[in-house]
Amino acid sequence: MLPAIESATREIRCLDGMWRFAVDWDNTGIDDRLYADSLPGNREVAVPGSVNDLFADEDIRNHVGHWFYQRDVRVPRGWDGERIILRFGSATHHAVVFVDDVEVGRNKGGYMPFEFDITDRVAPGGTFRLTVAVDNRLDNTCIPPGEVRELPDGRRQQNYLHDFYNYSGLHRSVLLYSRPARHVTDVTITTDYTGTTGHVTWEVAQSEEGPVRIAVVDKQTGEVVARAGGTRGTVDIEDVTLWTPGVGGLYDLVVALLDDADGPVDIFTQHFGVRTVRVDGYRFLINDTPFYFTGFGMHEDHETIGKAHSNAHMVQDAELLSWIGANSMRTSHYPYSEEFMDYCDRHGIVVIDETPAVGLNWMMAGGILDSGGGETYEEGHVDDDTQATHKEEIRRLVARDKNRPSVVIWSIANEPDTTSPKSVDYFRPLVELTRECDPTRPVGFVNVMFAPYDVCRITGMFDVIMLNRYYGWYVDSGDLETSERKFAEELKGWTEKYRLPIIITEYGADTVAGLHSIYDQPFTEDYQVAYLKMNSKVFDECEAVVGEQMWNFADFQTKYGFARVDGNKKGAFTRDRRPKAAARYLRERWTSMEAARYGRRDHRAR
Ligand code: GCB
Repeated sequence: MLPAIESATREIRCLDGMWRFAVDWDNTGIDDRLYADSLPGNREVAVPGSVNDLFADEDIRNHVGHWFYQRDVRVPRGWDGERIILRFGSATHHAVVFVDDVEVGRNKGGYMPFEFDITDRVAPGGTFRLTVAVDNRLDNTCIPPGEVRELPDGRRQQNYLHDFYNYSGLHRSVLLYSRPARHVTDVTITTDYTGTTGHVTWEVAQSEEGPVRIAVVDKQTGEVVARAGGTRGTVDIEDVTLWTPGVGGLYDLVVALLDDADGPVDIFTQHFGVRTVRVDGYRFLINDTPFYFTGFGMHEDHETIGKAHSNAHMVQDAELLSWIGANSMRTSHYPYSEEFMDYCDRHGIVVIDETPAVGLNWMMAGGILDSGGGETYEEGHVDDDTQATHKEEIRRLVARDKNRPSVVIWSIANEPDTTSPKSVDYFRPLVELTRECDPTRPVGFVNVMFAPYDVCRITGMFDVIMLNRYYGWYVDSGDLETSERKFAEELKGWTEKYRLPIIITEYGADTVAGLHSIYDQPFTEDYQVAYLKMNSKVFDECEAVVGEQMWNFADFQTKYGFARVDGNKKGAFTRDRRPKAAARYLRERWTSMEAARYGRRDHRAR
């Protein structure tokens, strides 16, 4: 899906702010036509924002089902004759949208933008009542999957197999925008270069056939560097500025749909960067230069706003990434906001872009994941319905992010069960689909500790190996000597069997900020540093390791569990972004590491 942009032919009205709010306690609100009038009660909610931490009411926080959002919207007078589109950055996890008394559409999945053409329902200069029923329920038809349990006392409980809190709400901006009847519906840009000449291949789709012209504009200088006509083709850029990790470097592809007299009908601008990504033996090459990933798996997670996007928090997180010497991140465990991805494109932050396929693993019984155990790939757990949604999530993620230079790997799942023979049939079509949607980027998935190289059945289908490993934390807890030996042995096994680049996408230890000990005691800041040092040593000694993304950038909220004290505490930063001792250690390592020089953002000089 294309982003919403402003141009000479497109305008945006942002609908963020305070909305009316009601909890649909019995989940009968749609049948009862709650949307047909002003919502009952006088509660209000912030958009964007998660609902869960806003109200001093535990029943609201724990509600399983619908929340109703509502506001009145005025349509700009000048939009007569234009198509009028209502666009949501995301609604977690599902939404039913009403304009006045009429349902205009539904969306399934919590992390993707969606939009509806409401031209026929509204009048420029007039107002309408916009109501959204947001649903936080997850079942086996969802990605991520979950299960709603009915308790003997009649309460409903949402169970899920992932380690982050099930925040819900309108997490990203809601926009009303206008576009012409004949408009650009899709743009695909792929790039390459020879010597100092960049090659840009474009393809434009439009709602009705007609003449098309494109121009390539250097975003830095504003200069037009190439022009062409037609819905597809390739143009060259002389003296091209490559999109470079740690730096950025963007161009705009300006697409003009023309009428027969050459007048502009629709103007759409898509940014892109000229760069290549390739795997060569153990090496991961960006612009034919070996790239070593430093950084984190992160979460969209902050106090009060939960999983909502906020520009201020985004800038702070990105600045901390730069300060610590991180050149990359993984959007664990779902696609992040378009604003965040745009920022990464502009600033040269390298991204492993992940679908929301987390928790596809019933093998990890009990404990923090609370699955109850059992076979993963069976009816009601991960089945054909789950797979159909998983495919849709891959299609939508690639459609949204395919033009982003920052995205260098598609991660199609986090820690699925890959020990079951059925995992092969589940994943093969997904890998093929991802490659079909985007033949230009390596495809990977993130492997769980219980599926080492001699057990995992699906690694051979992928271009890179991504491993989450917790030696010294979940296994051999507190014993760093044994951990070092076992980890090194395991990496040797992966290296010899697959001869592919390995990125360690998670390694970490829960750490309570301020807790210290002269002994290497788990949960202390001292242990976290010792643990990281042990891991660093193992990475440095393995030639196939091309990256380390520590778990996690910051402490984050999870559901309650006996191993979770107010959330997951593996952050290098606390939830309010104060550095633990680990942050200083990582900074020292990453800002001086020769292997990670390409892509390092010079924090001060920027
Ligand atoms: C993992 C998961 C991540 C958890 C982490 C942990 O392997 O991928 O979502 O938060 O472990 O801290 O247990």
